[in-house]
Amino acid sequence: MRTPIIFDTDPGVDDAQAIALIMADPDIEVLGMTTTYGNVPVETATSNALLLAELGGHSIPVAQGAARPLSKTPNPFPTFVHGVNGLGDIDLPTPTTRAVDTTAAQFIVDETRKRPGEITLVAVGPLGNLAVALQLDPTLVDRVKQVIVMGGSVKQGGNVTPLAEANIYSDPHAAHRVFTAGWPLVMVGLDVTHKTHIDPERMARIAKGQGKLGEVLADSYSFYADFYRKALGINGCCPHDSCAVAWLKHPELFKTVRGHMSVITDGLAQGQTVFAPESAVFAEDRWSQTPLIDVCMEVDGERVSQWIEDVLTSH
Ligand SMILES: [Ca+2]
Repeated sequence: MRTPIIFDTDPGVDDAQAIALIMADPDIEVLGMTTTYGNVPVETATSNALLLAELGGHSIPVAQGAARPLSKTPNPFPTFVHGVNGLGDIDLPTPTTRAVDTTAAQFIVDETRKRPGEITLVAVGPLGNLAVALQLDPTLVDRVKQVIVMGGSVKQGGNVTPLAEANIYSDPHAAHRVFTAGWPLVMVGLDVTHKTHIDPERMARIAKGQGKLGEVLADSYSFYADFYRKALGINGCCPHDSCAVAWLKHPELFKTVRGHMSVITDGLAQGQTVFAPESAVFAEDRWSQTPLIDVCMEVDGERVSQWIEDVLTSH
């Protein structure tokens, strides 16, 4: 049986590659994409999701969701990382398809009612849609097979503040709800995505394998790579969102630690993810009150990158 997923996304250059992956992998059944603001405004995210599906030759329902954080003042959009249009400011055709009428959160609730216990939520943007879905229907926690979140950081520090990773910083209140909801959740954060690189040679091979969609992936990658050269001094990009898909298919390439996650929602450390491993003993037990989750701490980055290339050059 194929693995049914709902992909929650804010495309985004690295989202685009992850979307190509979920469409290309024959073992993944994409029930829908739900969109959120994050790298771009939500209308742009929706348009990009529709367009990427179209270029990949797939018909995938897209449900639009969160336009802003649950309670904090929105951050400026990271145009210097992803461009104003989210895909490196390359020229893009207008999608010919439209989003469904259902909201993202309702879509998640409805689909999981149809197939209880089967669906994995792969969330690679700010977590507002999942938080609202939990609010609409708290029994959702019992119907989802698992939740894979790209976001957060334990030992790597942040990428938008010294402490906070972008998706969590964009909506820390939503992240807190999602991490403490008590469902099977794995966090795929900077501790592993920063150890995974797609270099230009690999990207060129991927572009060749993906036709029309490959052109968009490669051209937007060039813009994104400029940022990585300046920010991290690497020749290539971190495929953050693709790492979440890699975990879905190849968890054996990662090492996870089980524990409790607290999200700092306010103040100077806003967006920081504070991890208390299950095995650790602290002077106070307030860090260990929340449900347990799994956190990716180590990865075989080379093999993850090779897997991404293999899927995108053979399907
Ligand atoms: Ca993303």
